[in-house]
Amino acid sequence: MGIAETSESLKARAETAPETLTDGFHLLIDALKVNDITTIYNVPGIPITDLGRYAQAQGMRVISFRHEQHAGYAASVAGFLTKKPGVCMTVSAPGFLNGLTAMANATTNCWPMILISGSSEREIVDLAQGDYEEMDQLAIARPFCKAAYRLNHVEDIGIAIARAIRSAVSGRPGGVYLDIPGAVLGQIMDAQEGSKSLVKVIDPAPRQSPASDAVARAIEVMKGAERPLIVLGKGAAYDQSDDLVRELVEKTGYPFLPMSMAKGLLPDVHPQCASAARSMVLKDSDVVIMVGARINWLLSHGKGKQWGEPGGKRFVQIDISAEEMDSNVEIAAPLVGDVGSCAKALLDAMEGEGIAPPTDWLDAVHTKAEANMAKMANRLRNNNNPMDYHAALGVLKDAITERPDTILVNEGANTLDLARSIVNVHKPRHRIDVGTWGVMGIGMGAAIAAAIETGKQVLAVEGDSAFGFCGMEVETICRYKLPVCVVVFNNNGIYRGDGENWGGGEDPSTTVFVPDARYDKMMEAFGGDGAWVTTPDELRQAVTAALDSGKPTLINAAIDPAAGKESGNIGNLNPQSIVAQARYPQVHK
Ligand code: ADP
Ligand code: TZD
Ligand code: MG
Repeated sequence: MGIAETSESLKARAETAPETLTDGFHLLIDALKVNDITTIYNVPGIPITDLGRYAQAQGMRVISFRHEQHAGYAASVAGFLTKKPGVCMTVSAPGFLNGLTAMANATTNCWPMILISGSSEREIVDLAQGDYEEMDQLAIARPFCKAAYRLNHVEDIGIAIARAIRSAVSGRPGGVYLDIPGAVLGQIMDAQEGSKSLVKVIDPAPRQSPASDAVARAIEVMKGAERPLIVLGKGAAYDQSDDLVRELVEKTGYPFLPMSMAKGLLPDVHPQCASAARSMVLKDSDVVIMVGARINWLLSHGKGKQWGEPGGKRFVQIDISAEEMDSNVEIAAPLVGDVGSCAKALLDAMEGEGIAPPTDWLDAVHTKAEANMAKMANRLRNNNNPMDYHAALGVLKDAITERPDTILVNEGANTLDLARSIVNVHKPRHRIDVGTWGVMGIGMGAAIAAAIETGKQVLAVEGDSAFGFCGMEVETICRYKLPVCVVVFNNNGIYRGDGENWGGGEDPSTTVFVPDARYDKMMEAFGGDGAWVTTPDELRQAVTAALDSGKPTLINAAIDPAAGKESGNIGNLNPQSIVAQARYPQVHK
C-alpha cells in the first residue's frame, strides 16, 4: 500500500497491524541514521520531547542541554570536527530563538549544522490566532542560515533531511534550518513506503578541483616571491586534508601562520611556524597564500599598517567559495576549490618550478621568532603574587605539551588572546574558540561536543565572564560524565577586575563581578571535582589531577585583577570620542 492510501484505511491498519506502519517521528530518526548522523544535541519540550526519547531508543546519542544556545554551539562544533552537519533540536518559538544564535554563529564560521525546530499548528500560526509558542520560524530563520526548509508531509521527511544535509556541507558549509510542524511527527504511513522514501545523500560535499589555468597563474605568482608566507585558516582545518596541507607547507618551504583554529594543522612547534614572528611576516611578506582563511577583521582586512606598504603584496587564495575572492583586497591568483584538491594541484604543478624561498627571508623569520619565544619563555616562568595570565598559561602550555591529544577550548578576552599565543597546539582540530564573531559563551557547548565526538580529554580555558555565559552546562558535563576540565581564569571581571564606578556611586563598575567568586563550587554541586588555586604550583597540581582522572573538574584560578588589558588585544576596535576623553581621565585610549 502506498502513500495514496486513505487515512481511514491507515487508521484501520493502525489497530490491526501497527507493525506495518511508521510515523513522522521514526522516519525522521531513520532519515538521519541512514545518513550516518547518530547524535542529536537538544533541549526537550512540546512538540519534540518524544522525538528525543524515540531517537535514544533507536540507538542515537541524544545529548540534552540546559539551554538551546549551548546545544546549538555543540552541534556546530560537531560539524566543524566531523565534516558532517551537527544536529540541534529545539522546541518552538523561544527554544528556536535560543538555538538561532548558534545557527547564525555556525553560518558565520562556515560550519555545517542543522537546526531542527518543532513548530506550532500551521493553520493557526499563519492566521496569527495565538497558538502555544506561535511564531513564523521559517521566515525568521532565513537571514541567519544558508538554507531554510519546512516539512509539511510525512512522506517528505527523507528528501527534506537529504536537502538539509547537502545544503549544510556542500560548497561553503553553514547553518540550515529545518522547520517541523509538530503534526507531521504524528502522521503515519506504510512502513515499506516510508523506508523507500528515505534518501541517502551520495557525495554530500563533492570535491572541487581548480582549473589548470588558475593553478598556472598561482605558480607564476609563487615563482616571483621573495618573501612568501602561507596563512592557514579554519577552512583548511575543516577540510581534513591534513597530509596535503603539510606537504604543501613543507615542499614550498614557506613560513606559515595559522589562524587560531588552524593551530595544530601543523604543530605550532614546527620549524616553519611563524606565529612568534606574526607582525613581521604580515608586514614584510610579498606573496601570501591564503588557505581556507578569509581576509576579514581578524587580518585587518588585508590593509593598513599591519600589512606594510600599500600594494606591496600579491595574494594567492584557496577557497571553496568563489565570492570570497577580492572581498577586501585584490587576489592575484584565485584558486576556487576545496583545500585538498587545490593543495594537490599546486603540489603537482610546482615540480621543477623553482619556487624555494630565499634563505635570507627564512633566516630573518627564524631569528625574529626565536627572539620573541625566548622573551615569552621568561614571562611564563614568573611566580608573581597574585598569579598573572602568563604564569598560569605557562602551566597549561606544559600540560598540553605533555598530553597533545587533549582538545583545547578557549574563550574570554585576555584569557583568549594570551592563551592563543602561548599554548601550543600539536594536532589538527585540537583547538576550538570564539571563531569569527568572537562570541562569548561557546565554551561549554564546544567542550561537550569535543568530548562526545572524539572521546578525547578536553581542557576548556575560560575567562570568568565567558564562563558565565554557559556555566550552567557544567551540569550537562557531570550528567554525561564527560572528560572535561574547565579552568576559569578568575580576574573578577570583564578584561579586569579592578574597575570602579566613574561617577563614584554605590553600584559596582559595569565590568566587574563579585570578587573571588567560587565557580569551583558549581562543579561540585553536580558531583564533579572543584579546586580553588592561587599559584602556578597549585594550578599545575590541580590540572594534572584532572587530566589524569578524566573526571568533570572545574579549577577556579585566581588571576591578578589588574593584569588584563581593556578588550585584550582588540582595544583599538572600541569607538573613541574626543568629548569622552575630555570628560573622563580614566577612558581607555
Ligand atoms: P579563519 O577565521 O581561520 O581565518 P575563516 O573562517 O575566516 O578562517 O575562513 C574559512 C574559509 O574557508 C571560508 O572562506 C570558507 O569558504 C573556506 N572553506 C570552508 N571549507 C573549505 C574547504 N573544504 N575547502 C576550501 N575552503 C573552505
Ligand atoms: N556578548 C557576547 C555574546 N560576545 C561578546 N564577545 C561580548 C558580549 C563582549 N565581550 C567580549 O568581546 S570579551 C568579554 C565580553 C563580555 C568577556 C571578557 O572577560 P573574560 O576574559 O572574563 O571572559 P578576561 O580574561 O577577563 O579578559
Ligand atoms: Mg575575566
